[in-house]
Amino acid sequence: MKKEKILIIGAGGQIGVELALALRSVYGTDNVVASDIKEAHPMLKDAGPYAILNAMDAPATLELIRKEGITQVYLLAALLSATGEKDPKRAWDINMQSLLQLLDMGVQEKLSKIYWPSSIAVFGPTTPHHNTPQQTVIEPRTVYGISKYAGELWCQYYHQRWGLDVRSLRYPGLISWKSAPGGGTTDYAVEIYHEALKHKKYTSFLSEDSYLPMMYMDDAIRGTIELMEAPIEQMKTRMAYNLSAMSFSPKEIAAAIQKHIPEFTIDYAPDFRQQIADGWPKSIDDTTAREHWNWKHEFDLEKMTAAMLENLAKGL
Ligand code: AKB
Repeated sequence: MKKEKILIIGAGGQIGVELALALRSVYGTDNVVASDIKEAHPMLKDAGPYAILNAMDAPATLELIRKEGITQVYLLAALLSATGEKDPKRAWDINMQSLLQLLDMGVQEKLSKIYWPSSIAVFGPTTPHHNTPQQTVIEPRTVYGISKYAGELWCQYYHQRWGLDVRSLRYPGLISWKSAPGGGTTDYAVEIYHEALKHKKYTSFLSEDSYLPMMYMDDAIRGTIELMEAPIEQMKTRMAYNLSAMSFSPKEIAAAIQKHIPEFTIDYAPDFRQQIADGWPKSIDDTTAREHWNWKHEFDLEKMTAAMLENLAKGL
């Protein structure tokens, strides 16, 4: 087992649950403290160290870091794109304050590493939409995207100014069966599997040809841990890395589901999230991550659909 003591802030969310389970298998259960503002997710309940923690509460975070002898922190608490648009100031406060205070604690407490997720939401309508490069025009139009881009710049600044080892990925839409997404524009691609199994039909809040970059959670978790374990010399950018696996539209994911559930039908009722999706890339060029630290995805749409339907069906 590796000698690190890890704190996950926001462990009850879509990424946090699976990341906690994966990190515990690498570093040992007792070496990964999961925390969230709410009670433990069923998969984390009585399954290892757990603390109730508000990501905005700096004194409580510092106390926990000291009490547990934490060496690395994964900060996952955030308001995502769709929820953020409903209360932009709150989204900005939560997403920024939690990061800035942790960066300060990272310097003060000499944390060995911090992980903070970014997103394809940093890109906006003026960015090239196809094979969006690592470095390009970045003019986000959602408060979530603005906070992620500002956060990337802060992470880069703390590295350059104080040598803090902060690492970050620009996640595409993430698709998982263990934990539910919350408040994102890409959430339709998770809901559709649940509805296909339960009701054999789904109404998409994005139009049929809305292509977006997506990734199966297994790839995202493996990529995150590989990034964090990569030797420091390989971290040649301190902005977040583009990360890519697949791109599809609601029509295409429906067709992939119909191969398993032929009677499944989809219709479309685009809402305010359509405008957010229209401003984001349709596909991502992640050559930099592939070259710097050997990132490689494993799941495409077919393989992910088989895994999602098989695993969700077990819970019905
Ligand atoms: C969202 O849709 O807001 C997130 C994201 C792409 O960061 N899933």
